[in-house]
Amino acid sequence: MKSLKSLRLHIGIFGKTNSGKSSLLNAVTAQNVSIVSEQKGTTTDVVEKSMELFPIGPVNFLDTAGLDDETKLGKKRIEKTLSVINRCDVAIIVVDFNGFGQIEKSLIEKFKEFSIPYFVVINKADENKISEEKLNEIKEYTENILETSALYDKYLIEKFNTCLLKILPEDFVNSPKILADLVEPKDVVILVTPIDKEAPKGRLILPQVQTLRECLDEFCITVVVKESELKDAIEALKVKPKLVITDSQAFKTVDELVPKDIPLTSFSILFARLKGDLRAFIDGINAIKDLKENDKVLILESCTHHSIEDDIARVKIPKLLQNKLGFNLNFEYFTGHNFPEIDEYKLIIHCGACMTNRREILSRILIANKKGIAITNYGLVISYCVGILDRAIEVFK
Ligand SMILES: Nc1nc2c(ncn2[C@@H]2O[C@H](COP(=O)(O)OP(=O)(O)O)[C@@H](O)[C@H]2O)c(=O)[nH]1
Ligand SMILES: [Mg+2]
Repeated sequence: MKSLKSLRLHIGIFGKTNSGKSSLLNAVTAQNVSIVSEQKGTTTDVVEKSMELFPIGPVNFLDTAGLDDETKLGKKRIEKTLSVINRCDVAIIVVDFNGFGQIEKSLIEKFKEFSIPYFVVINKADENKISEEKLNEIKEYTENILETSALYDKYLIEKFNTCLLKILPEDFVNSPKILADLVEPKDVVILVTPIDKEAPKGRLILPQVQTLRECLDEFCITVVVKESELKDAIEALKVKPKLVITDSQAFKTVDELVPKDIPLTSFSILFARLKGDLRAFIDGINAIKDLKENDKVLILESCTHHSIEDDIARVKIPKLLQNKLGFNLNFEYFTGHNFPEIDEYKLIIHCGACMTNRREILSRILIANKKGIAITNYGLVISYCVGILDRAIEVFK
């Protein structure tokens, strides 16, 4: 599968030698990618590590040798380290409780020159706390500061991702791709759009139109049918469709009509992925089996809106979920952009977020994760309750 974002986010890690850059990378990736040592200048070359950073997406870390006045092999290393600045989309400066010096300040000058967003990690908090004075000096440059211990902070990954999320370039967070990574030019894609009494008069709903538009942009041969013509459409085709996308409502029928060797998913799953993080939401679904009678479930809506979504949140989802589980749950609702107290909930179900950007959803996922509370969204809950989730997510594996 192609990477969803054409660009894999490049994250440069900078700072003095021994500040803990490599330890930080190892902690964030939960692997021993980079050699850690008390010996200054252990990371002589740039160490690269590609990974999926949850829930942000594909990234490439660039762990640098560190900038120091005193290192013997200084000049070459410094050149190499500085050349990383040309390759990174975002940057991280690692310092310890000794705070900022001239090296960090001149790094920031470089970041500014190249418009690279950055945040500062104050490491080794287990050893010593940074003084108020030194902290304030850093705050003159950025408020995005993470005080941590690469060795002992068990929430390091969530905290790190929260800081990173704040500085992610807009086009990385809000990648407009709905399915571009799943198809190639000339692939046949079938869109199944039921026209029932809920369908708007004289047009298709926005997710369907957006998906169609992207199929055209990706040079796909796109067939749009109602479920009643789907069988004939498949038979009329000379080639096997690459993908079938249906409205969740028609999934059961469509599932039976589409041969098992043709990938099938739904518009709502595609949009759950676009507007959130599919893996996080699937984890949320997996937590449903642990729910108990009368557990509190929070339904989060980004905006106050029209009756259709209202109906989904207040009637459809509670009914489906309680039927599936065979007992009642306590549903509560929250609408708005600030995040409510969530500690008492066992599950959070987020709306489709049509009026929200992905950054907001990702930061909510991070908060929920840090508190160990499962989070998922409307589209996935509905797919799960009607028994279609497994097939609908197969294509993303
Ligand atoms: N106490 C403590 N030591 C750390 C921490 N992070 C790194 N170190 C130690 O600092 C030294 C340098 O770490 P390293 O990651 O190699 O630094 P780098 O040169 O910036 O890559 C090693 O001995 C690490 O074990 C931390 O959070 N707390
Ligand atoms: Mg290192």
